[in-house]
Amino acid sequence: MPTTVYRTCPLCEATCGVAITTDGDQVVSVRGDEQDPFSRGYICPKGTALGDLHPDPDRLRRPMVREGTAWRELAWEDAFDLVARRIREVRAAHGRDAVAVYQGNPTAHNLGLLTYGQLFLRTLGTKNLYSATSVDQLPHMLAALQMFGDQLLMAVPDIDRTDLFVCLGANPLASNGSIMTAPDVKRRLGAIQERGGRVIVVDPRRSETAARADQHHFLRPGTDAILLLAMLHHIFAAGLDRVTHPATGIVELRAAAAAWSPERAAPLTGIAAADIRALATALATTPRAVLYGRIGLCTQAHGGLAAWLVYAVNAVTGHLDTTGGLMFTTPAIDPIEPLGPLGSLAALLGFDGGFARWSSRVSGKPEFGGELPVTALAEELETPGPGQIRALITSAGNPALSLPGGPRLERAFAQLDFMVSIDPYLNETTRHAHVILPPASPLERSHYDLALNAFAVRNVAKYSPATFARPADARHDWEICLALWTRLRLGGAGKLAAAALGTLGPEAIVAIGLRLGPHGLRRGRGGLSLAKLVAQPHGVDLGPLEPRLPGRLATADRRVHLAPAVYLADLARLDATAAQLGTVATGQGLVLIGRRHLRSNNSWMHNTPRLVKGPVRCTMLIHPDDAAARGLVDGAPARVATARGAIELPVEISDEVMRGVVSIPHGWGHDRAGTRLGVAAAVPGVSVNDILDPAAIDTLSGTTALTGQIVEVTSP
Ligand SMILES: Nc1nc2c(c(=O)[nH]1)N[C@H]1C(S)=C(S)[C@@H](COP(=O)(O)OP(=O)(O)OC[C@H]3O[C@@H](n4cnc5c(=O)[nH]c(N)nc54)[C@H](O)[C@@H]3O)O[C@H]1N2
Ligand SMILES: Nc1nc2c(c(=O)[nH]1)N[C@H]1C(S)=C(S)[C@@H](COP(=O)(O)OP(=O)(O)OC[C@H]3O[C@@H](n4cnc5c(=O)[nH]c(N)nc54)[C@H](O)[C@@H]3O)O[C@H]1N2
Ligand code: SF4
Ligand SMILES: [Mo]
Repeated sequence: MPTTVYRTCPLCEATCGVAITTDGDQVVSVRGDEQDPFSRGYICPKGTALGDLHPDPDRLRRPMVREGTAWRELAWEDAFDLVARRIREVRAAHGRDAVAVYQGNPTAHNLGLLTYGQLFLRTLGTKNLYSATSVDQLPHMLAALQMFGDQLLMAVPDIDRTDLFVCLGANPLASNGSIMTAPDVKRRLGAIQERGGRVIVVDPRRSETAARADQHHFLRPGTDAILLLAMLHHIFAAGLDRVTHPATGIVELRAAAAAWSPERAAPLTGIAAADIRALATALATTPRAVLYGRIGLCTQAHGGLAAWLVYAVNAVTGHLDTTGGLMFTTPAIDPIEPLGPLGSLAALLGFDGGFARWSSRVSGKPEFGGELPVTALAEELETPGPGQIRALITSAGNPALSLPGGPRLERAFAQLDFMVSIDPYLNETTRHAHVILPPASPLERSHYDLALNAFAVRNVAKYSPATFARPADARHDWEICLALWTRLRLGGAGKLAAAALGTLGPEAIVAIGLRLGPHGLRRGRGGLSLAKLVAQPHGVDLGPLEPRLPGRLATADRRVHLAPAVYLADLARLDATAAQLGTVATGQGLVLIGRRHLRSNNSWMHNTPRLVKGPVRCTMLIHPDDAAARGLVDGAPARVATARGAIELPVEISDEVMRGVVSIPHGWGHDRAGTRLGVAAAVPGVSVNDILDPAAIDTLSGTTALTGQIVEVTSP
């Protein structure tokens, strides 16, 4: 008998409600849940493919140990014992910092990894803690820390109530939104236009989002900070500034912007001075307006400055913490509000806010939130001496494809004394592991979105029990992490403690978090609890975002810091870039940017026939003039080279990218030997990170500059 259950899709930040119909142990279909109050029936192709991950024959079900190039299955307890022993040995011989950790993106979508996973991985006491954060949202977190006092206080656009949405470096129509949990974002953007508002996109490519916008400006990659300073320049010069919250640094911000007239910015950014003024004026004079910036704006050489300026422009135009502007959420489980005497959930799990309190051993890169930037990983693996990495734990990450300099990292992985990967696939990264510990499938685990509810455009809450019971011989991510944590912490007593703690599970944390959270006990009898959520399978809507300032601020003086010193000190570097940009002769090289596609999910969902069918997606987009100048033919291969090597991939000629810019997606390159990815290996594509320079970083924040690197493009 087919039955239908209602769950949250854990594959991206949109948190769509899905209706999963099963028959016995088979998935019959995955559709959008029309009754989910937040996503209202929307689902993307990846959501449909959720049902394909579960039966995927390549998905590992049992621990695997590698002997040379051969893999053998191992019993769970033996695998845990082996991993704990090897980690202990490396620590005993070389110290705690010799064991490194890399956590990847699916961590954010996994209740078990966000709770027990953090407990295990963040409390190993190693300085060599890495994650995808430093190829992603780190600049936003740094700005939240510097300006609002806590790295998790990233403000989100109140997209459902705004009349002007200015979008820099994001393509929500492909990505489904990021640090803006907004399922069915296409409809939400369309609704802005339907109520007479406007959507303006600033992007080096006429992206899917730009194509539906009211206005699109091509911007030279990497110049967002210059554009934003010029907008501020005009806002102050025209007397349009309106700071509505207690703030410090207005004078310094004005002084910083004074050097960046729209006339100076125009030739650098490629946007006319009149257009910069018009954009700034529109933002400042539209009562309900918001400026939103995301990954294209922050993973670049000046991403730190740009992320700061996004918040600053909103604050200076009266759009911070106001309806239709950039707002703070009131999540049902609040990661940063103290849970009584326990402290905050984030702190309990080892999240440690701070910046540049120490730096990396080899090249002195700054720590952020207890982590080092991934651009330090290769050198920390390769450089001998005390503190050199000798063992690596990867969890839900695929650095071989997702980090610039992937091949160099892979060479270093192959030299490790020990490597263990908590991952369901034998892929480009995990093929180097000595042991792989595969978690149960996403349909076998429960879900509450601890992370993304805190960045949602409405306050919502939903609990999803597991769709299928996990088989007796499978383990959840959290069970794997708990087993290792207790063995490493408690030695012989560890197995008993793991068994005892194992009866609680992440549900206990959700239950406590909900009761002590802002919608729980303090709302009286009607307050939220886990039992209430269980009884509401489609989720509950807790209302629109509410003004939270100044109470929500975590700065010591309870003010918004508009001009933190770290940013002012970095402005000289922007001057230097501007001087250089002025002198680059056109035709020397092309500027590389990335691209996401609705049917991809970084590097790991290409093993699903449903998602990889159709036209080849790993292509290079190039402007017709640039293609003609190089004799490139649509559909034929191009050779794209840097000092680190070359890749060849099909050309797609289109004026949707600006002149001088090429766009290549990441997450491909599935033809490495020794993986077990039958479907992906047949449509491998190439990995753009093979040729990107890991040394290209935003030196302020340590974030990798994925966008804006120069490549040579030729006909092979
Ligand atoms: N050139 C370029 N590079 C980029 C980017 C770019 O735009 N351009 N984007 C960057 C960004 S934003 C990010 S977030 C990173 C992503 O970088 P990563 O997080 O390193 O890579 P993913 O491709 O997300 O790989 C996820 C891994 O987790 C495994 N996995 C999936 N689900 C689970 C689970 O439930 N539990 C466990 N334990 N494992 C699981 C998958 O098998 C896969 O191995 O890539 C970055 N790299
Ligand atoms: N389908 C799908 N969805 C995803 C993912 C995926 O791989 N596939 N990945 C998920 C992850 S990990 C993340 S972090 C989010 C990211 O979500 P988004 O931030 O929306 O990411 P993108 O879709 O890559 O959009 C980035 C845009 O920035 C533009 N850009 C590049 N360089 C510059 C620049 O210098 N300045 C400006 N202004 N724009 C620039 C690019 O052309 C692109 O249109 O998406 C998530 N959602
Ligand atoms: S948009 Fe994201 S959350 Fe929604 S169905 Fe697609 S992958 Fe899942
Ligand atoms: Mo990301």
